[in-house]
Amino acid sequence: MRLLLARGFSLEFIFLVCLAVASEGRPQPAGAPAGAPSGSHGFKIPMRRILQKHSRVGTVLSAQMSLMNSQDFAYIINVGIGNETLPVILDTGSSDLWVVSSQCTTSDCNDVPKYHNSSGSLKATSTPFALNYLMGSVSGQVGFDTVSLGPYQVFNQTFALANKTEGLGLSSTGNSGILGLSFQATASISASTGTTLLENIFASFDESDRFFAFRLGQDDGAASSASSFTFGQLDPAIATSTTGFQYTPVSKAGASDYNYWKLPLRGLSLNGTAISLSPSLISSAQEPIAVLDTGTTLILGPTQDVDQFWGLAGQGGGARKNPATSMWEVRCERAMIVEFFLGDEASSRAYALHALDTNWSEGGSPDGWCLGGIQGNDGINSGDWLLGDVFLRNVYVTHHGANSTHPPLIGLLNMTDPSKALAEFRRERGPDPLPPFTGTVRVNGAISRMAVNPLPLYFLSSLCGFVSGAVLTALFRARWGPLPAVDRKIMD
Ligand SMILES: *[C@@H]1O[C@H](CO)[C@@H](O)[C@H](O)[C@H]1NC(C)=O
Ligand SMILES: *[C@@H]1O[C@H](CO)[C@@H](O)[C@H](O)[C@H]1NC(C)=O
Ligand SMILES: *[C@@H]1O[C@H](CO)[C@@H](O)[C@H](O)[C@H]1NC(C)=O
Ligand SMILES: *[C@@H]1O[C@H](CO)[C@@H](O)[C@H](O)[C@H]1NC(C)=O
Ligand SMILES: *[C@@H]1O[C@H](CO)[C@@H](O)[C@H](O)[C@H]1NC(C)=O
Ligand SMILES: *[C@@H]1O[C@H](CO)[C@@H](O)[C@H](O)[C@H]1NC(C)=O
Ligand SMILES: *[C@@H]1O[C@H](CO)[C@@H](O)[C@H](O)[C@H]1NC(C)=O
Ligand SMILES: CC(=O)N[C@H]1CO[C@H](CO)[C@@H](O)[C@@H]1O
Repeated sequence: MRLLLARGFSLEFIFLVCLAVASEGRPQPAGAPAGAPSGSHGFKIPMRRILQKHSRVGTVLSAQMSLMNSQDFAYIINVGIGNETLPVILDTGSSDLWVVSSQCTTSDCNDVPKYHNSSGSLKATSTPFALNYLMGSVSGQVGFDTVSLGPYQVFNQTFALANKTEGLGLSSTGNSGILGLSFQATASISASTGTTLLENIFASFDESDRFFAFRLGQDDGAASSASSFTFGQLDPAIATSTTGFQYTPVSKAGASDYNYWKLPLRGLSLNGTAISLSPSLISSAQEPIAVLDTGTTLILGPTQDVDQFWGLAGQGGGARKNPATSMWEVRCERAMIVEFFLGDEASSRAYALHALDTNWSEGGSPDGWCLGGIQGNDGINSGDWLLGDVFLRNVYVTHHGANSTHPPLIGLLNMTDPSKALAEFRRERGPDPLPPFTGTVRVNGAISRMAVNPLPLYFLSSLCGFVSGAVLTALFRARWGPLPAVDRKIMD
């Protein structure tokens, strides 16, 4: 076991626990760490992709059941707390670690593993913890215990014990909580109570190894080889060196400190034609800001831009906006190459989406309509675009914490070859019967995005699952209160 020290932890206790586990030795990371010296303590953690069915979506969308009753997916790993093992969803769009405790008796948390303090090492506090989601809530109190992630143990790690969850449908995914991997500034548990698991692990790493890497695969279940989550090393099955990665400093736009894994979005194209992007609503941002978020399923952007995108993609009847849900639907055989241009001036390059990711047919679409993988939403106040799993499945991403020489960085490696993807799409969906779109792109003047229709947000949250609900709540705070002036620029 590798032993780590959470801030504020007493040395005497460390010594005792070190003695207790010294005989176990240190597990070797799977595979040789790439781009890291030997002796580096990087590791790989098994991650699985779980499909979840949101039955409650159907109750809201009676008329669109066949389309909307689609399956979401979540990426889950096991964490150790005390001597118990609990499955949690990995979420780069939030920063707290929470799990349901044995005191959780609400029906919502039935049938998932609960934390019992069976090792007797839990120290609870009276500090309350509460997070409100669009579709539910979690509450409880803050506690301290030994938390293990892969071969690492962090003693006296702060986390939240949920004694009540509502509306989250934990049993549909089977997860006991969420592990947030965003910045300390975003955490509900304040740094003065205790720093995040991510900060604590990073603090113990060599400066050059302070990163974690994600590859989100399309396969389901534990046997999925395509998904990968590593700390302090690249997964040699995906990339053996940093060649090809583009590194961009994390954007601080609109915030006083780093809050989310966000970076400039410099363009969006459809079959090689640029879609004009609305100016950023984030104060001090020169171009639109995109937030990378494993906890959100779809890609969300300003309604004006997304409408323009589907207006072109759907020429000839290939796309429609469902009036009941305000969500875009696309003919399942509509082929397209969509590219996102991400990064600052020096690092910017194109990342193609697999054509199968721009349409959503999971869960079936008997009438030939798929759900668009890109949807409009105007309520985001931490970024202009939210790039969820639909985007992230097309890249290998490294998330680097700050060190003495660099600010936090995002590394991106393109994994989707657009022409191969198109060929695969055609094999799966058949030829595109509609002609390619024609005409030049209409460039809209900047319009106000302040008027948010509550309907799409609600549908999105039910569709994207509760994790996105968590993120959406954080990113869409504006919906619930007066817009913080500092976060918004008003366009006219
Ligand atoms: C655990 O951390 C908290 C907050 O940092 C601190 O108050 C407490 O004394 C620590 N407990 C131990 C056993 O070190
Ligand atoms: C945890 O440790 C306690 C005390 O040593 C033991 O009774 C219990 O069975 C252990 N639980 C697990 C899940 O290993
Ligand atoms: C955890 O268990 C130990 C041993 O039974 C006990 O001393 C401690 O108070 C428990 N912690 C909480 C918060 O219940
Ligand atoms: C849950 O935790 C909160 C905050 O600590 C506390 O007020 C409440 O009594 C607890 N409820 C149960 C059922 O333990
Ligand atoms: C800081 O991190 C960056 C990015 O991972 C790395 O290139 C650099 O070498 C690190 N600095 C030090 C002093 O290790
Ligand atoms: C990623 O981009 C590079 C440079 O454009 C290209 O050579 C490489 O083939 C791309 N990788 C994939 C998987 O398409
Ligand atoms: C995009 O290009 C492909 C390949 O040429 C074509 O089949 C498809 O219809 C085009 N899609 C649109 C939306 O124009
Ligand atoms: C985002 C998404 O779900 N895309 C789907 C498009 O359709 C194929 C099947 O034809 C699915 O495998 C993709 O997941």
